[in-house]
Amino acid sequence: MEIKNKKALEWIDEMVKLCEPDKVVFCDGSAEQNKQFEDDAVAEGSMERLNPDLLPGCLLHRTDPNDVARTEKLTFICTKKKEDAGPINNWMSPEEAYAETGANFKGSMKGKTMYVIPFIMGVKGSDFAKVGIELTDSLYVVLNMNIMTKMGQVAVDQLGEDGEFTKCLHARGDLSMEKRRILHFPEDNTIWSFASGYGGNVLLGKKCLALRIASWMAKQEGWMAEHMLILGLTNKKTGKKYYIAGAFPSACGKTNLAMLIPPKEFPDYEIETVGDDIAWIRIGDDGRFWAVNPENGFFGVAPGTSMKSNPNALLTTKKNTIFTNVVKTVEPVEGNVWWEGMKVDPPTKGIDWLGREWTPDSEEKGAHPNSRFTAPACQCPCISPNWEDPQGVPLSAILFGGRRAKTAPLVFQSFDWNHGTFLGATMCSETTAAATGAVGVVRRDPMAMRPFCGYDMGEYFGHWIEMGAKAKKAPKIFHVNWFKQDENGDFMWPGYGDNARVLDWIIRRCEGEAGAKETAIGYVPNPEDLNLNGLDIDAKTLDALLEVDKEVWKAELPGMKEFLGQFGSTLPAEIQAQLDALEERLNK
Ligand code: SAT
Ligand code: MN
Repeated sequence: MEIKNKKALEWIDEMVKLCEPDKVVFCDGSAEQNKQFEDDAVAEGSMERLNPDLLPGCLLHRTDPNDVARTEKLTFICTKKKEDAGPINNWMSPEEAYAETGANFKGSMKGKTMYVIPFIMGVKGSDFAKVGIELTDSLYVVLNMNIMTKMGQVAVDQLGEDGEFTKCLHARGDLSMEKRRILHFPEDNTIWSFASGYGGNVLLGKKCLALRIASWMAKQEGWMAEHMLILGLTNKKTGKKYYIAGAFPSACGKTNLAMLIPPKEFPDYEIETVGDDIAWIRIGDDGRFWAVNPENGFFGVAPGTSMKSNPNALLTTKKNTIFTNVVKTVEPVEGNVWWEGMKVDPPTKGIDWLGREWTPDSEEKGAHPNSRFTAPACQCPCISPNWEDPQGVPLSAILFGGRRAKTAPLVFQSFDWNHGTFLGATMCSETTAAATGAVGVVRRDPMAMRPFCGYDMGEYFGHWIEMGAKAKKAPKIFHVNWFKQDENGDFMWPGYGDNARVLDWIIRRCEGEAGAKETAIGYVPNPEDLNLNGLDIDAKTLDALLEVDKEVWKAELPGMKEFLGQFGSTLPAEIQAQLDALEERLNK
């Protein structure tokens, strides 16, 4: 493999001088070379092979105990002007960031190998595609990037002699929190990640490029980079196909929704998966929104994934998959994987995510709550035949959702695009194990992009408003909440496959076929508007699920005002108008 891009070669040279590796290896993406990387990773002890009869081609990795999730506090947007990063991103000046972390990169690869990973986010030849080159000293990164991106020769071909690319530099360093930095320089199309070995911090094509840097590019270039799953639904009676994108915070069930199997009592739809985490969206010549999934694999949360909750995800991971921080079984079978919520008998003896002997009697969990699988998307039994279409797929609807124990009903529709943008902008969710920090705290997470927006979120809301105005047939926007709880803290809605019933209402709303009642917050289905065939749910629970309590929503207003108030002059007037209109409707 030969890189002919002069800028790329110069930059690699410069970074080699900075990091001083003993050796530089170019990753060509070939099966032979990847096999060699696996063997090397096993030999150095960073990976273990799993039982080849049960999980062919699968590997296990354990991260450092202090390095198990994204570290938002140590993630920075480094723009020349602080205002460009906005009030809710961490900001550092590029000079300071380059100087401080540059000193840490200096000589950090002495005695080690630097791997050069050219990669494409998106499909080769597509207008949507973006090229990156990641330099790393971690074989874990190499092997994961090989699953999550199109890596090697194809990317070099796409890059050509003078193509643009995102410069991504990563070193494990000492893995200390003191030195850990995830730095984004959107003005330089550059990402630096130091002192972590965990997924979202180090697979730089994913959150760093495909969301933070891409959202910045998208704003300049007139498209959107969103933290969204994309699914397709075929109505089996009419044969019509629809696509829906959905923004939910990390570990709120995007992968489960993207791969959902409708219950057998409600067989009206067939679901296919286009993507489970990221959507790049453009307006097509026909005025619709067209979305692609720029990733090549799934980096999914393992705990809770079972043949009951998400058989398609579990089946995707049966070969060529990397498992991170799960339990490795020892007895009665050696070399299988297990995690909490897998709904199969735990091993009588296993090794936990910390590398300690584990049995079902152990007090602590065997798998880390944010343990993950990295699996090729093409192995998913319900992968969409259009998942690699260079044009993307046309969206009928966009969903926003989070974990909300109270307040938000099961589903409601926005009055129009700007109101939908407002729903996204004021979205709330309880925090999860996908990022370090307390779990279960309600926070505002606009469009599920709070940790991933590469610029001022006020401007980002403005970009949404503009995109809606530009599109002749923008998708309809809905808000969903699968997580509403009763007085006893039990979930009221069964979720999983039964979410197809909500998607059905959404599709019928898009077609102008389903009923709804107009409320202060939007259009909410009447119980009879939902298809609940064969679902055992009592009227009282259903009413509670669909209830809009004005007093409860009024109590939300101060939090919304405070949150949106932070953006000052960049908050679009349209969003302020939506807030005022909501207040007025609630006080009517
Ligand atoms: O660790 S990742 O950021 O890649 C996964 C997630 O939190 O969504
Ligand atoms: Mn995510």
